Parts: sequence; structure tokens; C-alpha cells
Amino acid sequence: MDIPQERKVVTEIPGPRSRELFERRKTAVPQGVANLHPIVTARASGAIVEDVDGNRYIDLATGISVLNVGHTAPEVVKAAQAQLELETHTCFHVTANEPYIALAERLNALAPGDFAKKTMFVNSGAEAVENAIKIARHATKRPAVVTFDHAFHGRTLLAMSLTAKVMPYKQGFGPFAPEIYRLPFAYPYRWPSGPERCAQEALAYAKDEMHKHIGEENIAAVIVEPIQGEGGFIVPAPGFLKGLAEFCAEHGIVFIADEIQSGMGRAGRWFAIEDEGVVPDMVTTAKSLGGGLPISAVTGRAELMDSVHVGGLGGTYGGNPVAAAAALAVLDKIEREDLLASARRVGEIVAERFGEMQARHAVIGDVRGRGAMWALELVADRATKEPLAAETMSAISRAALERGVIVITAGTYGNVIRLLPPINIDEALLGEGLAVLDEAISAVTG
Ligand code: PLZ
Repeated sequence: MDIPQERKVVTEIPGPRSRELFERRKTAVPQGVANLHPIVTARASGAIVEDVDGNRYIDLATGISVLNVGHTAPEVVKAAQAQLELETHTCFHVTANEPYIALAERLNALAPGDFAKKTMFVNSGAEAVENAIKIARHATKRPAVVTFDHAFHGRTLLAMSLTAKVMPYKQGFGPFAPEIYRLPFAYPYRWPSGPERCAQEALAYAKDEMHKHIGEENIAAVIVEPIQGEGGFIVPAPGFLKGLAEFCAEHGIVFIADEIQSGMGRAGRWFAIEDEGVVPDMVTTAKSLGGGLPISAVTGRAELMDSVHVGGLGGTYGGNPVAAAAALAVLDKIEREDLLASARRVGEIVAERFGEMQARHAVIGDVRGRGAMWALELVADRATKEPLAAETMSAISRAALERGVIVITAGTYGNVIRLLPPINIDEALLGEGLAVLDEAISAVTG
């Protein structure tokens, strides 16, 4: 489906048809399943989403980083359609399918590390995280898992227990899974003694905690997002991840990079961890892997992945052939069109504009990111770093939406605007989207 790649607002936002559907939604769907924007979409292509009232938006959110290669990329649609006509499902445990095997081979080759790797597939990010922890525990015969402040790893019991933020993710859903230990993340902007000392102090504290209070020999895994996503696009202070990975290697702890949001080209590499000089023992991927079809993966050292007995891993839909065929097309497209370079180019454009915006808008406390994964942290006061109020944050994203641009927020304090455009977005369209965001911030914060 080809939609003109242009922003076009033709009704008030939300339009009448969106409002009507939202009325039905209110009766039919529980409120717990939140909606960030009050519009209903009808179709999408490239970097444009069209709603049921015919409004066209520049999409700087891509369904939370699922459309790195753009909406309904023709190659991806074609691959899924072709597979749909062959077979839609067999269950890998009953009879295997070729796309599953081929995709595992591709991810084994792409994931960092010059050693033998294996990959298994499930359906969502949370499920990939669950399986990574299951495998790490089985392989090490240890119970404890280390996670971090501001982390997001999903909404199922174990993944939710690893996730940091209580509201809305955990409130009322306990008791949580046991043997999970949370450590401070090296968050330069909010590190009490300043960004220069952040990596060293965060690392020293983490090692001390793991030694004194958990015990290295009890720790199965350290799981970390190389750039935190939901937590606010926090790029850890340089050296923090490397130090952690070295500690893990020294003590037989499985180092898991959760690349569900930061991977598949988002941060300018196949995996964001590559820029840290760290080779993880396992990586989890999802979101953009399937280019819109649900599929997620755990890729790791062959001996770890094979430590689990036959039948210990899996699920009915894992590695569904249609989703796997789409994923193969996504990987082909990134490779063929050198979209890792495109992601880095997006980063240059956004970083320049954000830097310039920071000089003009007093509310922009911090600008950070890598590749096509950039964010603004907004504050009521630059000196105290008091987060900008939630209502002001919603007013900004609403003002952008009314002008035809979709942006979403993030952060433990909800005060981060994050950009997740297609990594192959047209430069003019990106520039236009950024100008609208700039205008929306002015309109709301004066
Ligand atoms: N790990 C790093 O970013 C999903 C969450 C949306 P699922 N992030 C979007 C929401 O409000 O639930 C995510 C992630 C990282 C794991 C997950 C979980 O992936 O596919 O949503 O289960």
C-alpha cells in the first residue's frame, strides 16, 4: 500500500471517526490497556500513518521501534504474503519449518561474538526475556538475576519483576518473582556526583553489591538494555557496560543484552552493545525483527543455549513461519540498503537539531542518544532538574499530534520525548517532523 509521504491534517484531531471508534473502544476494551494518542489508524506506509479520518502523520514512534525499515515495506509484505500462501503454521515442535532455521542461522551470524551461537524464537519481547533467564539459570544452576534502575523488560511475571517502574507496570500485580536484585544504572544526567564520575562509581557500587550482598556464585545473569528504552533513552556512561561484562566473565555470570528496543539497526549498529566494545553471552531481540509481525528471539553462546534438556524450551507459535519469513526480509533490506548507515545519518540530523533546540528551550535539560534513537529530557528547572509535569508532557505530544506528527514519551519520571522514526526516513520528512516538535514545545512552554 503506497501512501503519499506527506503530512496532511484534514480534520480536527481526533477526527469524528476516531472519536466514534474510541467510544466503542471504551465499552469493549479495558482501560488498563492504555492508548497514548486518541486516534485510530487505518493504514501506513514508509514513515506515514493515516488515520480513519484521512489525516496523515509523520510517524516518529513506529509502534515503539517496530518499523525500523518503515511501515509495510514492500519486500517484507511480499515475503509474508508468499509464506502465507505456503503454510501459516505447523508448530516447530511438531514439524519444523525452513524460515525458522534460516532466521536462526542469520541471527547467529549477526550477533556479536566470534563463537558458535544458537537461536530460539518466541512471540514477544517479554517472552524472549523470560527464556533468556530460564536458559541462564539452567546453564549456571544459579538463582539470582541482576537488573537495573529504569529498566524495562516486559509485562509477564518474570519480565515485570525485572522491570523497574512501579506505576503503571507493577502496581497491584505482585507478588513478584523472587531472586531479582536491582542496582543503580549509570545515568550520567542524574548521577549525584556528576557525569564524569558516573561510570566508575556506578560500577564500583554494582560490583560491591554483587560481591557482598548477592554473592557472585549465586548470580545466573546480569540483564541490561545497552541503551535503556522505556526508562528514558538513557545511554550509560562510557565504560559502565564493559566493566559489568568483565565482572560477569570473571565470575561465570551470563551477560544478557536486551536489544529488543535498541537492536535491529535502531542505534546505528545491528546491536547497540557493539558500540560498547562488549560481547554479550546472550542477546534478546523482538520489535523490528519481524517488521510488524510478532516474533522474538534469544541468541546466545551455543553451549549455554544447549544446556537445556530436549523439550525444555519453546511454545506453540514460536518462530511462526510467516513472521520468520518477514524477519528474513527485514534483515535482507537492512543489509542491502545499508540502513545501519542511514540510522547513523538520522542520528546526525536529530542531534544537530536537538542541540540547537536546547539552546532555545529552557525546558530541555538533556539531549542524548545514538543512531536513530534520540531523546530530549525535559525539566521544569535546569538547576534542580525537576522533571517537567506530566500534563505539560502530554500537552506537547498532543500539540505535535494536532500538527500531524506522532511522538511518544518515556522515562521513569515520564519527562522524556523519544524519537523512534524509521531508520530509512526521508531526510526532508524527518526535518519537517523535528520542526513540528520544536513548534509544539514552543506552543506549550512558551
Ligand atoms: N525489553 C528493552 O523495550 C518493550 C513496551 C510497551 P514486548 N518496550 C515497549 C508497553 O507499554 O508495554 C520491551 C523493551 C525491552 C522488553 C520489552 C518487552 O517487549 O514485546 O512488549 O513484550
